[in-house]
Amino acid sequence: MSPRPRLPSGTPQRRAATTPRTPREPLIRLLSAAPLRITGAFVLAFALACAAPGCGGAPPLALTPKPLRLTHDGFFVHDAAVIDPDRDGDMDVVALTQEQIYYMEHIEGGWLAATAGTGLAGLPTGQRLHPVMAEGLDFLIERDGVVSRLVYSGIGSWTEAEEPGYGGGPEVSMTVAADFNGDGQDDAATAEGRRVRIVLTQPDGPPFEATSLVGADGLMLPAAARRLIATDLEGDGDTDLLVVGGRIFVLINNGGVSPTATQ
Ligand SMILES: [Ca+2]
Ligand SMILES: [Ca+2]
Ligand SMILES: [Ca+2]
Repeated sequence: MSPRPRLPSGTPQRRAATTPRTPREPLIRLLSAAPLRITGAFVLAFALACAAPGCGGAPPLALTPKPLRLTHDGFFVHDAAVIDPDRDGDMDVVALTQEQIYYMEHIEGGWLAATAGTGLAGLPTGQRLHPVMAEGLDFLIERDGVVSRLVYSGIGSWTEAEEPGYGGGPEVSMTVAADFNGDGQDDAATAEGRRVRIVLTQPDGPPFEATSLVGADGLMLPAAARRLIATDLEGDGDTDLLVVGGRIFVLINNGGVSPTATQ
C-alpha cells in the first residue's frame, strides 16, 4: 500500500476512530468546574431542552449545497455510491469519472481522496455504480451496458469478479423518500435536470414545496442529475443528500426544524 501523503496545513484532519461524538462534552466539562457547580444543573437542563426540535432558538431547516471535490474540478463524474466500510457512521464515497474510479474518505469537515490501496484505480472505470446492499460492500459496475461485480476484500480493497459480465443494470430512481426535518414523516427529494427539489410532508396539510426555503435551490449541477442518495453523510443524526450530475454535490442538513413550523 502506498504511504498516504502528508496533509498540508489547513487541510481537514481525520477524526480518530475512537474519538466519541459528544457535542455537549465541553459544556459538561464546564459544569464540573468548582465555581459553577451550583448553577450547573440549571444550565444543563436548559441546554438539553433547547436541543429538542421546536425550541425557540432552533434554526430553521437548511440544506447547504457543497461540491465534493475529487483531486480537481476538471473531472466529469458519471456516478457515485456511498459506503461505510469502517462502520463508524460517516459515509465514504466511491466515484466514477471518465478517467478512473476514486475512493473519497470522509474526514472531519469533508472528504479526502484515499484511492491508494483500494485497488480501484487499477480497474477500468464505467458509467454506473450500484452498491449490492444485501451482500456486504460489493458493487455492480456498468461499462457500456455490461455489468460486472467489484468484490470487497474485507480489508479496504476491491477486485473484479472473474465471472463474465451481463447486460442491463438496476434502475436508478431520481426520487428518494427520507425524513429531512426530523418529524418522523418521510419527505421527498427529487432530482429534476440540474436541480434538486425538496417537498416536506405536513401532518395536517398538503405536501409543502420547500426547495427555496431550505436553501436547496442554491445547487446547480453542471449536467443533468444521474444519481440521488439520501443518507446521513457525516453521522450527526440528520439526513443529508448526495447528488451526481457531472460533479458530486452534497446537501448538508443543519438538523433544524421545518420552516413551516417557524413561520
Ligand atoms: Ca465511515
Ligand atoms: Ca419529515
Ligand atoms: Ca447528517
